[in-house]
Amino acid sequence: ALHLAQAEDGKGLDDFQKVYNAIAEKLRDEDEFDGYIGYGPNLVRLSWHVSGTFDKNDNSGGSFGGTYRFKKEADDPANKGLQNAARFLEPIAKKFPWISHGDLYTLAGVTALQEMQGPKIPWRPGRVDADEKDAPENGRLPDASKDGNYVRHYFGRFGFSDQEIVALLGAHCLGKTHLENSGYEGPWGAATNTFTNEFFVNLLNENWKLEKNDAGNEQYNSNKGYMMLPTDYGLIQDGKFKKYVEKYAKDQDAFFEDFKSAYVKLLENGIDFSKLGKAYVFKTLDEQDS
Ligand code: CCH
Repeated sequence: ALHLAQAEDGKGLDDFQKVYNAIAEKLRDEDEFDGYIGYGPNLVRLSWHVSGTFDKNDNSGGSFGGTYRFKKEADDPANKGLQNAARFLEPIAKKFPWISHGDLYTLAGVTALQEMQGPKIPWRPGRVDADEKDAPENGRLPDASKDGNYVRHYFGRFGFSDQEIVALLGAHCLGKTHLENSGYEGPWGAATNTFTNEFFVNLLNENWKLEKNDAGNEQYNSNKGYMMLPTDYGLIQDGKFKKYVEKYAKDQDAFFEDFKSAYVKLLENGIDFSKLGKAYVFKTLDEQDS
């Protein structure tokens, strides 16, 4: 059965906006992280990895239980590098002890995306901390060395369509790969902490060469210093994916709209929010300043 969302007692939009603001202000203060990329991309990746353990066949994993806080899940080799995001969130969790871990991890991703000029992401509270025994086993996150068909089957586990998969992967406009984390190295584009459709533009327009990196893994490199994972490149090797890559490269608004829906679905997989009211839409720090 689906997990029933239960909102934190007595908490409403204003309370969650305060958590949003605390995360957003810390993002501004600690902008020097990772060569001045800042923590935004790492927080987005955390929100996806805590959700990406979901399995629709038995409704296990996913963002609901906040089980990333247990060593078993945090130590999944696929989660290497996310200790940074976890450490970033520690003082926020202390300041707002009433928020569940699943809500905090997902709200952090929403905050980071909006502060990096991404679309407004409607977000709903109500995830409830689960026990360590409910933490999913390691190995549920995807393998970047594979091709487009692997990606299609991988995301089938969540019930995502080709269009939703392509939209989601546009998040790779953000941040970079780190040899010491994943065995891949380099950014996907120039604007590593602004949310744009650059991933799709670069995928179509750069001159990609398949090369072995210093960890011995093959990745696609361009002469501008950008990279693509084999799974990313799979999106232009497969015609059913490629038509969406072309669409989003031409139309950033369409990308923003489709990304928003797919990302909300990713964060809410396995949860029944029917007892709650409307989703919250948060103001960015900039909007509150003016
Ligand atoms: Fe991703 N991603 N991702 N990814 N990802 C990596 C980094 C980021 C895959 C592999 C990798 C999504 C889907 C996939 C981000 C968001 C999303 C890295 C480098 C690998 C490898 C990690 C490192 O070395 O630090 C694969 C494979 C898939 C699916 O096929 C989805 C979906 C999202 C979000 C919606 C973001 C953001 C980063 C940058 C993190 C950072 O620290 O800069």
